[in-house]
Amino acid sequence: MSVNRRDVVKSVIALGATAAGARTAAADNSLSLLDASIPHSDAVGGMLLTVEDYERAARARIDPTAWEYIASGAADELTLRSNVDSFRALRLVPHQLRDVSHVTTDVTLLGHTLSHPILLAPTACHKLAHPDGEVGTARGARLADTGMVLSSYSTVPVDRVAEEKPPLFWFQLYVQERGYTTDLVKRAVRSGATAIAVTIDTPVSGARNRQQRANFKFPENLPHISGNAPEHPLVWKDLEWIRDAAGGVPVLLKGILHPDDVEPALKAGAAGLMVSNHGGRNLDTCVATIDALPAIVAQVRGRVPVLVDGGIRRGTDVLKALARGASAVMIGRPYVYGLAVNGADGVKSVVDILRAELVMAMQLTGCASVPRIDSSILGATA
Ligand code: LAC
Repeated sequence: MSVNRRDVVKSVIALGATAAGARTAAADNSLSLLDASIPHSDAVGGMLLTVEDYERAARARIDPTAWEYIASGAADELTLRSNVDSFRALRLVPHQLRDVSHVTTDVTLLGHTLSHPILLAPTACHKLAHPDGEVGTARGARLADTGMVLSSYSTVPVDRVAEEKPPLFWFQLYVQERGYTTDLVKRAVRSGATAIAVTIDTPVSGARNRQQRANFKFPENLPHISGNAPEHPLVWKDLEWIRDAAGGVPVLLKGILHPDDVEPALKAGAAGLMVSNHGGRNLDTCVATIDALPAIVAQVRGRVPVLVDGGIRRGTDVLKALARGASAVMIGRPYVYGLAVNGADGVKSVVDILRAELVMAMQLTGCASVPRIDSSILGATA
C-alpha cells in the first residue's frame, strides 16, 4: 500500500464511516476534518474509533460464556495483560524532518507481497462471535487486503473458507493422531493453503480458570478436530512427517519464545517462526511476546521471516514490533471483536484502524517504508 497524507486523512474518515455503515464525501486535505465529521457510532451508540471501542462493543454482543472463552487468558492472566502492557511501556523516539510525504507499508512474506503487515492470527470457533463464522473472517481479510491463518478449531471447513480467497491463506495445525493429521494437512493444502503453521506451544492446555468457571464447552463436531489426542505430545522429530504431508508447502512454527529453540527449528526445516504465547492462554507468567522477539530475531539472522502476535492494540504496537525486527504481525482477539460487531465489515474496520494508525506512526517517526523502520526509534521502557 502506498499512501500520501491526503489519503491518510481520507482513510481515517472512511474508517469512521465504515464503522457507522455510512460514508462521508471525500475530504480535502485539511487535518481539521479529522475531528469534524466522523460518523462513528455503532448500533448501541458507542464510538468505534479504536480496537478498544470494538472490544467494548463486542462484549455487548457476544454470549457471556463465549466471551469468557474468547477474552480470557490462563490462570491469573498476567501474561494476557503483559502482552499489552509491554507494548505500551515501550517508548518511541521519533526522527524529524525526514520525507514522509509518501509512505508505503508493503511487506513480502514467503514470496507473497502484502500491502501491509497486519495479518489475522488463528483463533478458534468464529461462529461464537458471528453466524458467518470463518467465512465472514475470510471475506473481511479480503476486504482488508490481508492474510488469514485459519485455525484447526474452525467452525467452517477449510475448503469453504478458502473459497472466499483471502489474499494470503495459511492453515494453523493442531497435531492430532498421525493419520488424521496427515489427511488434514493434505486437505488444507488441496484447498489452497499456501503455508501450514504448526502450533508448538500446547503439549497440554493451560489453566483456563475463567473458561472453567463459565463452564465453556467447544461446539460439537468441529470439522477438523477429531477429539482424540495425538499418540504422543509433539517433538522436533515429528516435523519430518508433517513436512512430508505438506508436500513442499512451507511449514512455519507458531509459539516459539526461547532463542535456543531457533536452531532446532531451522534444522527441522521451519520456513518461518511465529513468536507467540498463545494470547496468554497457556503458560501464565511467561514472557510477553514483544519482549521475547529481539532474542529470536537476533538468533534467526534474517534466514526466515519472524512474525509476532499477542497484545497488539494500536498502530504504534505494530511499529514497535517491526522496529524490533518482526517481518509482520498478527492480531487475534481484535479482529474477532470486529467480526462480532459487524461481520466481515467489522474485521475490515479493525484492520483499517490499525493500518491507518501504523501509517500515522510511521510518518510521525520519520519512517517512509517498512525497511526504514529499525530499532533507532525505540527508547527506554517506561
Ligand atoms: C485456544 C485454542 C483452541 O487457545 O487454540 O483456545
